Amino acid sequence: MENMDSSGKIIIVSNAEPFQHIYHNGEIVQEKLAGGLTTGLDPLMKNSKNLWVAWGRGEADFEVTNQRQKVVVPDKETGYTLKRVKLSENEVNGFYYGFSNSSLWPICHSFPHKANLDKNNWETYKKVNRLFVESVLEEFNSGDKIWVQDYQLALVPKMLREELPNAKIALFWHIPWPPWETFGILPCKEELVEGMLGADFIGFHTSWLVHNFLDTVFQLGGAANQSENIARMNSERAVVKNIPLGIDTDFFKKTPKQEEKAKQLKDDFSCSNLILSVDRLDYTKGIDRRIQAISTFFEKYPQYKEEVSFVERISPSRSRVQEYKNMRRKIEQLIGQINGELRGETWVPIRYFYQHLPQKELIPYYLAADIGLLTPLIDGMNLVAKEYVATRSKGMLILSEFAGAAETLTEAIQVNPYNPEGVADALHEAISTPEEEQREKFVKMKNKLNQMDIHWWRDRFLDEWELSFHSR
Ligand code: GDG
Repeated sequence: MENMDSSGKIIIVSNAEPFQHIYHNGEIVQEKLAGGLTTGLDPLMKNSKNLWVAWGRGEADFEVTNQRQKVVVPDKETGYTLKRVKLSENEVNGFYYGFSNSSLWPICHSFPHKANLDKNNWETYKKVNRLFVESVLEEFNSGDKIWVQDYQLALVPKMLREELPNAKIALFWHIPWPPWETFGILPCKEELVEGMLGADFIGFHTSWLVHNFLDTVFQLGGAANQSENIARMNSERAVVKNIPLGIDTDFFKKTPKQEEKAKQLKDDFSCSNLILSVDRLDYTKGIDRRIQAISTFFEKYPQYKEEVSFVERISPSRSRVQEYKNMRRKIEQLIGQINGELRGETWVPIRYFYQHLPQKELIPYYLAADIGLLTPLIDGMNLVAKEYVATRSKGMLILSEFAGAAETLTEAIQVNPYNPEGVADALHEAISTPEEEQREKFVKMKNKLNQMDIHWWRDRFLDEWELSFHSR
């Protein structure tokens, strides 16, 4: 990762760490962690003097760190330094499971009725944000830039600004920003937004999220200039822009081995059309509604029975939370019901996997799938949609109009994920699309993915950040 100038390093600060250390057969092993944010940023850190500060949640994480909680990952040759923040169980409950995932996550994804507004969680969130700040301050040298990531660390920019008035501080927000009447429900709304505005520059994935954020600042009594993308509140001021996160398209170039595995998958699933969905288990991903849409599809278009199969790959997430356990049960019941009612001697309508796969191993699934079906109810971006397109030269992408990726991938068939009839019709349309048209759409989408890839995103972010600092 390049620095903005030769004088300093970049310090990335995020809740999730890119690598964890765990015990395996009595030995300590390093494991790469997947997730939108870490898979996006990790390639940018390779071979650099930059530093990544994150919560160390692996059981052996602090066995391998030095006295300042630092370790080089993934290895000495290609590595960079990861500095881990240690959290107690109480802190994890109040900060991570509590305020971040039970308050901010539902509010930002426009599920206000799911939000827990417990004041204690907010207090712990503030305390833990402070711990991240202290960890950064231990490593900060004049000239360094600090790039904070995501909703778990909203207060870090202002806390840092108070200590380092002249530092360059930026924030990228990976999840949606809701309309004011939803965000306004949070009792700590003003403190949270002011915390973010300690940054010189704030990035979101799409233009509509920038619009929502600037409107929030205005509603809170601040000044928001939608045409100049500037937000001010009390003494804070930030430039706010949309810079959609891209992917490492080279990583998704297929190999002969992956193609072979894809062929084998297609044979195993014995169907003429394979339709793939890949999601982290979360209510925002619209998994249960999608499964209902699959049932509608077979009712409305019975000619596809025995011909079309769906592969649902769900990766476990927040599995300690009761709501996520219930969601899993509901999804499995629905799939069981549909398979029980429709399956033939060898044909199975829905192939279901509840397991995490290393990112490389998703590629054969992308290659095997004639159609990618990504229908989150709302999503900051949805990298899986981009990855599906990047691996292939033809196929069809059916994408929720409420995923950030829809702003870029306009050639996808865009659907309302709440409308099962619409999703069923989109599936019929996708299956019926001639190959030539599929290829044309893929050329256009792949051009955009190559042009706006992960390297573009980093450079664009750093350039805009630099400009925002000069205009202060
Ligand atoms: C959040 C926002 C935003 C690897 N194995 C599996 C798996 N992976 C990788 C995928 C992809 C990433 O994880 C998942 O990224 P998404 O963007 O689809 O979703 P979130 O995890 O919800 O990410 C999202 C993102 O941050 C980045 O800003 O796009 O809106 O919610 O790279 O290759 N993913 C799954 N199963 C695996 O086995 N689902």
